[in-house]
Amino acid sequence: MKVVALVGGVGGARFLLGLKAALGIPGPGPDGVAEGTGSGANEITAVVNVGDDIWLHGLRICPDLDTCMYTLGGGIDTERGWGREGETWTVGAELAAYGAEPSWFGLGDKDVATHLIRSRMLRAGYPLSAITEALCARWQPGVRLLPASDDRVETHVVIDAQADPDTPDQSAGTDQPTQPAQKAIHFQEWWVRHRAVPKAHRFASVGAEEAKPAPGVTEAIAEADVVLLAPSNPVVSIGAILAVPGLGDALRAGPAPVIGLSPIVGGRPVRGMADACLEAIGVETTAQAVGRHYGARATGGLLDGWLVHESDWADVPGVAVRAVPLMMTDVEATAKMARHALELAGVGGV
Ligand code: FO1
Repeated sequence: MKVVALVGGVGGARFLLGLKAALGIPGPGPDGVAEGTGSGANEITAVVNVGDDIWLHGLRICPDLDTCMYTLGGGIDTERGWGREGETWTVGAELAAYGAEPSWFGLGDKDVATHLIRSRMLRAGYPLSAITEALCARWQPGVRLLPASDDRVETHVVIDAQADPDTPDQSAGTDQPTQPAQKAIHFQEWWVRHRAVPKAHRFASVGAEEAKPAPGVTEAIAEADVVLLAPSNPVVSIGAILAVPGLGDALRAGPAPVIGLSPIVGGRPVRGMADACLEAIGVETTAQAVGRHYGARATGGLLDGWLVHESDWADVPGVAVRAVPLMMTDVEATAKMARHALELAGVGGV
């Protein structure tokens, strides 16, 4: 079976671990112990969000790709959910000692090695998809990790200028040029530095107009037996992937059923700050509202099926809805979620 999953960072990576187990694909890591008895007939392609990617200190950082790679490769810090296990922070501390900004983004020493290789290969002209494949040769994630695009498509967040400490103080003097009322900052600045507290007026996928899906993405969707939308942030993860022109059309036109898993349980995001993102696009933080936001494939939306948590319900016109346990407490619970998704798609059993 060929499965394509659209994924963001921490939640997406954990979902992939469960999906691997459900399909009997061994892992995690190069020496990983098989969690199932895979026949080798099943393949997973993950289309990973690149909207969070950022240049910092001359390094290209791709948080969602790295989170997936480290998680599936057995190198993740499982408590934080991002970055390397057993990390040290000397490089970051040295940068801070020089006063090199930004200091609000944690760069671990082990993690820096990944960014150094990626940045060096980008400067040498390699596309992100080829670089990701090269990095994965070490981690053996057992899943083909494809960036949604090789092009730079970065999520920026429009906030009130006053909410940003970097905006010059208007009261300081009358000779100050008038500042616009709103400004756009990089997603990471809003998410990590400001903890998504300043109200987001809207999100922009900078560079999306000229971007193309990375090689292999639309082909994988066209050849898939099922496409899954992981329980990732519907706006800045799944939404940012779909901002790449051609990707949504490929899903709508593809032969495979598309099944989504709700990241909202009981009116709250299971993790992260998806509520702040949903508010910005005028979608309620409920499983039903997110299902309706994705919409039915039959009417120009994305979904054939929508899984919500057992304590929730959703009425999404044109979409088959099932309520099942959706808490990714461990790999087995997550594998069960994946099996429910495959069953709803008509390609597997629980
Ligand atoms: N998240 C934080 O909350 N603080 C950090 O300092 C931070 C650093 C970081 C470095 C590398 C990386 O791959 C991820 C990192 N993250 C950090 C996570 C990341 O910013 C976001 O959680 C994701 O982009 C959202 O999916």
